[in-house]
Amino acid sequence: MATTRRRGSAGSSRRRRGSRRRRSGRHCAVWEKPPRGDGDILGASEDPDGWMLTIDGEVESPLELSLGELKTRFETITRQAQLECGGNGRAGFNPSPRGNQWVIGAVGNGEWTGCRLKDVLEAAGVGASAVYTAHYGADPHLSGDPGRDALSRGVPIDKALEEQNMLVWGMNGEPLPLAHGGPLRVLIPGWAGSCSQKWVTRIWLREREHDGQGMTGLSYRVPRYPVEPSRLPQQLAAPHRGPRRLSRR
Ligand SMILES: Nc1nc2c(c(=O)[nH]1)N[C@H]1C(S)=C(S)[C@@H](COP(=O)(O)O)O[C@H]1N2
Ligand SMILES: [Mo]
Repeated sequence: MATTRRRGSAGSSRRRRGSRRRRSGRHCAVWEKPPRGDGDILGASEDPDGWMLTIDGEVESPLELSLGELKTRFETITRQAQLECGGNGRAGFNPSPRGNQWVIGAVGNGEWTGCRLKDVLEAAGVGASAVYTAHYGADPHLSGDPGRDALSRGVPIDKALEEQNMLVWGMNGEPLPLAHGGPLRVLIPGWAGSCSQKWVTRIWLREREHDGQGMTGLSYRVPRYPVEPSRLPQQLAAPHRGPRRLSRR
């Protein structure tokens, strides 16, 4: 329980599959060491409390909060939660899917410290027109190409407002490490790890389902019934809602 570090991780498969990795990209930012200089994620190490988060879109009053303000304005809580990449175990698939070839190591348990996401969204005033969240982080696309959008996922608004979701600045009793999204990340326990935006800078409330990177096409969708590998027509796929179904919409 002491760590969220992965076993059977990217390092060895990366060496084995050098060229393949470039073609497929990695959808899980899980690094022993971030792939770019720490300084590239602006402000991450020098002034963590000055890290800024914007809450905007379908809200009554947009907020610009520093991490320092988050720590003082909202109740601080500490919770244990598991975080699992949606691609955990994908190395076992045949044919092989895109992405980091995880075996069974893309899951971990951490003790997270931060505040409730709900408290912060409610401080901005969730508009009646808000349907979905859209999460943005400070990282560039994994390819490093500034012309491509980095991962940006979101969750339905009623999911976002559940009590257990957090804005996290601490892990296992220490400041949230850069590799895990420090100084500030989202945590949506129970849903695919990709919903838990690292280095979060903006949460945009939208009046429609978010269509950011990783939200469209077949990404994070599961077949409604068993189908032959590689033969998944779009209409057979439903959004993956996590272990429980949404009840209120
Ligand atoms: N900004 C940002 N947040 C991100 C990602 C990313 O690429 N960029 N990857 C997501 C995915 S796919 C996963 S599985 C988790 C992994 O979190 P961890 O590195 O703390 O284990 O972070 C999520 N948050
Ligand atoms: Mo992931």
